[in-house]
Amino acid sequence: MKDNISVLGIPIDLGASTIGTRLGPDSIRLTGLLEELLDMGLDIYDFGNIDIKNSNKKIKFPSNMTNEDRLLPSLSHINEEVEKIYQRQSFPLILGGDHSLVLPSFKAFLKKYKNPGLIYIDAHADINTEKSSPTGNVHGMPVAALMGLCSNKLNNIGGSYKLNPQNLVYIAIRDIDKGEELIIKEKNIKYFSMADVYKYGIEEIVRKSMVYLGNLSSIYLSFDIDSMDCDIAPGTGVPVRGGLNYNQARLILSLFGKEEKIKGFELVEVNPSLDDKNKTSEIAKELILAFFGKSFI
Ligand code: B3U
Ligand code: MN
Ligand code: MN
Repeated sequence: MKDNISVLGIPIDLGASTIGTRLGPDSIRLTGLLEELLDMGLDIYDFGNIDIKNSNKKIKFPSNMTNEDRLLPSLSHINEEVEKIYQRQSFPLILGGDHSLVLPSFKAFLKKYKNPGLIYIDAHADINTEKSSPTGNVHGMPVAALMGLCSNKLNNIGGSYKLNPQNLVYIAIRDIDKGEELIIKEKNIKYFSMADVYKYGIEEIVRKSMVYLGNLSSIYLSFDIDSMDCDIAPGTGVPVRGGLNYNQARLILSLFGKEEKIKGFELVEVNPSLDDKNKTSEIAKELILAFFGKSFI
């Protein structure tokens, strides 16, 4: 299925602390990603970018959801558009956009595949609720909303389908808020820290993740570019040191890309306005090519 790809750009930054991830999908396209995928002999259908009404202001709401007024309808709209690409028998590739988009994108996946898994590669856990969030930024809340832990107006975007906490694996998390830590412990959520990455190595982390999710037949891969070390991939809104290096990120994606059970992939949080000569988008392109089977040698 990974030789027939449906590409969708989701240029949203309403959920992030800094504006600019709305430029992510186009800056990744500008690197020639789709042409290179075609050169690899893959079939590509480009659905273009979703039309999102972003805002240059960050407006606080009593709900502690920044930009709630525009964000909630945008997330519902994203869910409808992602559902359209699932009607095509193909492999979905989503280019973000801030990580609030995983709420509607994974809801579409939950609707299509009952009881799917989620592999979440990120510096952050994105499992704050409106109550626990220190920032009010919704890109720090989508995982909690997918489990039904936020308010219903967020939880029910894209329907009431829920992610089972036991079907989630975090990789590379290293910047966690207090409330998030409590939820991770209470729900006994599986994670591999950067210390684990160095202890076991990338191959073993991939193997352990697939074994952990072994009884599931469909898995979604959500990759936040800030899982990488911010000195390597600086074009992102909440950069964190001590992340994956270029070779580790490429290897992890090439290995997950070979897994048949992985049936959807998104790469999010590229913010070219914070970048150094579009370097982060170039890295994003190489990571996506690795996922779809580009050889390293
Ligand atoms: N945990 C913080 C920071 C954060 C989460 N996701 C990103 N940043 N990208 C928060 O805002 O919830
Ligand atoms: Mn994230
Ligand atoms: Mn992150």
